[in-house]
Amino acid sequence: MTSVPSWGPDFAALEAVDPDIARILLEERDRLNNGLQLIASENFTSPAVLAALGSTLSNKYAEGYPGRRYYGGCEVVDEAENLGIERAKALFGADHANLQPHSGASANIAVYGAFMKPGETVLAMSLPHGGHLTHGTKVSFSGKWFNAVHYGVSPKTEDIDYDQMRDLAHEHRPKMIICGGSAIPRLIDFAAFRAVADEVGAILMVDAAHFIGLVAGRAIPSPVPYADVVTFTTHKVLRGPRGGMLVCKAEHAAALDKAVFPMMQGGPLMHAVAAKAVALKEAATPAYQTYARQVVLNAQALAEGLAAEGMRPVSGGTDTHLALIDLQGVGVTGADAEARCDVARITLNKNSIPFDPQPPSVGSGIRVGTPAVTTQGMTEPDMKEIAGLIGRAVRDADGSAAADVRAAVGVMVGAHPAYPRP
Ligand code: DSN
Repeated sequence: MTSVPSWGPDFAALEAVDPDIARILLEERDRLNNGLQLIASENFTSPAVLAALGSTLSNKYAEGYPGRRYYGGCEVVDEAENLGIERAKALFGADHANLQPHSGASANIAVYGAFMKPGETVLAMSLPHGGHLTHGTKVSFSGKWFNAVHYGVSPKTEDIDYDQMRDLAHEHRPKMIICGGSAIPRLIDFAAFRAVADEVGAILMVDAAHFIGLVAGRAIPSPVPYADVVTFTTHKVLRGPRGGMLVCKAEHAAALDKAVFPMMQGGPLMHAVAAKAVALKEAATPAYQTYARQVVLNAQALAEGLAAEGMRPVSGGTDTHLALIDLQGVGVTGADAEARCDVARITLNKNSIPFDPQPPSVGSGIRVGTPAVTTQGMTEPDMKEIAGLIGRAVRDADGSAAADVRAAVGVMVGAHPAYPRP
């Protein structure tokens, strides 16, 4: 098939029915094309993934699993889900895969549902030290319904304090230990977590949302051999559709499948499941592995460049796709830095740093990530240039440099468009 089928994505039809939303779609495409996207959890999906997302598979109710559905007419979508499951198992060397979680949070909810009863104890990384909302914070179901105990980073190394984690595990005997999070620049020692989980008889869950795309590309070590279950999102480094997924050991497959459906979710989003299958196929290619390695090289170059601008990378650098940058040395808050970069069309987010004196709504740092700019084809020299532009934008209290920085950003992204222009 060489042309867009009449029943498929049809922008002219959208423009005719809803010019307001059509305009918004174009404006968002232009925003992506005209700026630098450095949010560590974002990326640019491929046209193939977008085509699956915009397909008639969105119409189908398919509660259940392939061959075991509660609706007729599932024989076609069954094929898509089976392909995705097999691709996930092969890519990650996993016994079992479930592609139905609507998001990373949904995948995590399912894991709690499979292994824990309300009131039981979970041990996880604290959010201000790099963890995640669903890892037992008070505002989330995980902190409201479970007894959460948190480890953090060592003040000396700013890397995970493995001694503290082990001590807390022995003191509190958690039902489940979680590692992973949203702002961890360093590799995680999965073997150390496995050893502690075995010592106290806990389930080990790895929340690999941020770095699973690097694992898929063989750029960093895999948690799969160590974890009982690995949850992740599919839209970060992995570059698939917005959504969640999990892989697990065979002995937990039935419990986790039941926890995803019917315990926590109803009908799966079959267009998203198909798009996840597409992303998994793309991630199994040599070209994807080259991209994954470049994501890390770019993050390291960006962290070094920012350090040269007087902005300190927490833990001294990064092994992954993201760097957490302490701005206290330049006397600018994370919130101000985010706002100043926004004006310059550099999109990044304020972030708490470990032991942060500021509240989370302000933060003393920023988090920067390189998946999107790497997908655009940028390399280390570009990262040095971006670091210089961030340095100028962050220090630009009166806005006098914004136009110049915006112009320089425009030249960079003009050479590396995120999406083809009309
Ligand atoms: N909100 C995601 C992130 O930006 O890291 C995590 O859920």
